[in-house]
Amino acid sequence: MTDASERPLSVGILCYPTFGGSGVVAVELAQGLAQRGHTVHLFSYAPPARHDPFDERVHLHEVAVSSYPLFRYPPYDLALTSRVAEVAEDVGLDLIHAHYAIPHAMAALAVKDMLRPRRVPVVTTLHGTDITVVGQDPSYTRVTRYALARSDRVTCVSEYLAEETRRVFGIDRKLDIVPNFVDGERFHPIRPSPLRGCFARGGESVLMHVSNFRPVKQTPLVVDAFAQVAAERPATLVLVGDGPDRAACEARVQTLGLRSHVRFLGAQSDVENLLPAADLFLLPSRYESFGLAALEAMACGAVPLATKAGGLPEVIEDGVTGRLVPPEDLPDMGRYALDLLAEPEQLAVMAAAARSAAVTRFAREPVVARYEAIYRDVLASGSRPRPETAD
Ligand code: GMT
Repeated sequence: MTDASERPLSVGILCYPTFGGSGVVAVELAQGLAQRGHTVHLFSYAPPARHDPFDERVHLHEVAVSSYPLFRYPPYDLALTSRVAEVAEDVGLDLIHAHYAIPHAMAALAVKDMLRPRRVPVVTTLHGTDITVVGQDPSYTRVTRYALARSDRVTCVSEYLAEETRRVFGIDRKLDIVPNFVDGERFHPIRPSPLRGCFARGGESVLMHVSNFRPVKQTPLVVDAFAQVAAERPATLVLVGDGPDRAACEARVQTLGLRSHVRFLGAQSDVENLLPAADLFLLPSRYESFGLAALEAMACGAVPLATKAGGLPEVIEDGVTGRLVPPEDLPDMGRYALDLLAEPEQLAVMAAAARSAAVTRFAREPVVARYEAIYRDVLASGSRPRPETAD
């Protein structure tokens, strides 16, 4: 067998295609690995939001799930497993990297078993809700624990998530912390931002929020904070994304008489063009395992105002690269925003510090290299016994 310490690798990446951080990280990692000369096969049930269909170095395999009268719930997991196994055999995948424990890590582990005696290790990256929500649902606890135990390596996007994983599952296996990253060339300040002129024709302050409007994001609090701001100074709120709480936000905006000051843009794939238009980026989530949206805002020079919870303090340095609001103060988030907007020079210093931290502490290349090092280590350790895994 060829030594895997130098040669280009053939990597299978499994991810969700939705507008969520885990899919974004998986696709951008795929692109970064391809740029380093590796071949990447991406598996998902639809083209992921950030996948570039013209990028010939990342091969997308859309997994189709056929329906059959007997299937009340079409078995996507099995279709995925079958497709990954087929490609792994055809192209000789060296390893599989699953983003999100369920069902991706389980599918990857099944493929690993199917391909024996050839060894195709599985690296699993936990992103947050796969542990904090899904993994705690009794229906999924055991499979999540199994996936964590059997993966050759498990990585977490923050210290917070690693601690949560240990706490929730009572496991003591090694968990690598590999933070998320941002492409500082794609996400950067644009001064003057042409879109700012569209959002704030009269020179108003621009506040922005980007999410999938799931309850964990507490998006209605963004509207409340904005109402506090708009009561004291000219301002525009730009809400990007779509999801369960969007209707509640629209109703709140209507009730508060803010319709002409709030723009609902729906899901957008080019947030790098929108974020530079913002002065502040609001993220009042109940928690975030990391908060990739805040990191992307920072890279664009939009100062994040986020909850002091979960992994957000690992991304935002309170008072230096943004502000962290204690959960009990969230109803008064607008006051924090007003304080920041009242000092434009200090806000500019904070925006510059945010950009600088984003592109140094969370630069893309070192993180992609870190994943590559993990792959090579896992491949090299094939013959060594790994006491923490059951394999
Ligand atoms: O937050 C979401 O709704 C999406 C979710 C996902 O799995 O795609 O995001 C999680 O993973 C991101 C990438 O690692 C993190 O930046 C987010 O903080 C995390 N979301 C939560 O923990 C709520």
